[in-house]
Amino acid sequence: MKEKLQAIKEEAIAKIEAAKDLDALNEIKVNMLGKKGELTQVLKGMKDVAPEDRPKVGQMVNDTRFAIEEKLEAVKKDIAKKLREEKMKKEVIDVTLPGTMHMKGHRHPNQIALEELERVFIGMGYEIVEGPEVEYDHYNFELLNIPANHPAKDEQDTFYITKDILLRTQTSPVQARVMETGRMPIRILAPGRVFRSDEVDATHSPSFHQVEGLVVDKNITFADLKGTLEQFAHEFFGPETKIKLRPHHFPFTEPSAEVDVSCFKCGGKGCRMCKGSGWIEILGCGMVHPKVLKDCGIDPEEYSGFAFGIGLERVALLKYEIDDMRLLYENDMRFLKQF
Ligand code: 2NM
Repeated sequence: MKEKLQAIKEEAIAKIEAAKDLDALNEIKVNMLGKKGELTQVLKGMKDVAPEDRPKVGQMVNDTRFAIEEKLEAVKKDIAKKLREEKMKKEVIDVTLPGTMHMKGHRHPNQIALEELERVFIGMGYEIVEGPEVEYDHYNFELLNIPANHPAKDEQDTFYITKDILLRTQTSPVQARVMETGRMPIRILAPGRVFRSDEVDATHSPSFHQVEGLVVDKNITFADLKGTLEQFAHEFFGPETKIKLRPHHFPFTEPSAEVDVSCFKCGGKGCRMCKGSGWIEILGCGMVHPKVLKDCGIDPEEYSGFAFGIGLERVALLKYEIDDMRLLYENDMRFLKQF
């Protein structure tokens, strides 16, 4: 019996020392000490041992069990320590490695063009103002001398929410709201999203952006308008840029004009950009109609003003030589990264 226990002990210790991981140790434990383990089998054989020898044999079995358990515990600790050391080694941070680059965002071409426009007009003393995108018919049309029967009010062109509430078709209602406060003088730039029921194509979208300017004070003349637009053209398109005004009609201004700038690509000789004409249409403008001033609570005998409206997408497309407006709305990083 003694030899048998000694053999079990030696076998167990040899196996334990050879064990490579915690799973192997556990397997040895089950095989040696478990319900069907070798040591348990020996205990089951106690019935064949003479009663007077049983305490002694029992003691020997327990000693063997204890020795194996002790060895198991010691090797388990060793393996755990080794595993921990390996883990620490793997997790070491090399602070001398170069960092991983994060992808940077880019300003949208619309945003770049807007900030450039704002810079120019802030330089001339304008204040930036914003207003609601959901407007009353009253501010969007009525106060701007666009009467009930005007074609612009057609449901084909305007998104109505109710009979009196709509998505603004221009940012002039923001300016009507400022005029209505009666605080004089006025020198404001109103940029923002506007909505028109248009089909999407290379130059149209049902939602785009306008930047509208308004100046109201005593003795404001058409010459002030021209000087302002010339300054804008020089700063925005370059100092060599010329402007040309063509008579036009808007309900909210009288007189009204459309403004062309000399082609900043070819300098006016004629190219693909200006379709051979040497000129590029850039904005609409005029002297604020006396009826608009009056309806907004400003005395047209005392005050006069000029206004202009610029399509933001249009100038962004021109400035960055983009030939399709849809590119501005697709948010394709390969496109946006270029600006
Ligand atoms: C344009 C063209 C001409 C305009 C008029 C006004 C207001 F509110 F003063 F009446 N704001 N903007 C205006 C004038 C806008 O866009 C092409």
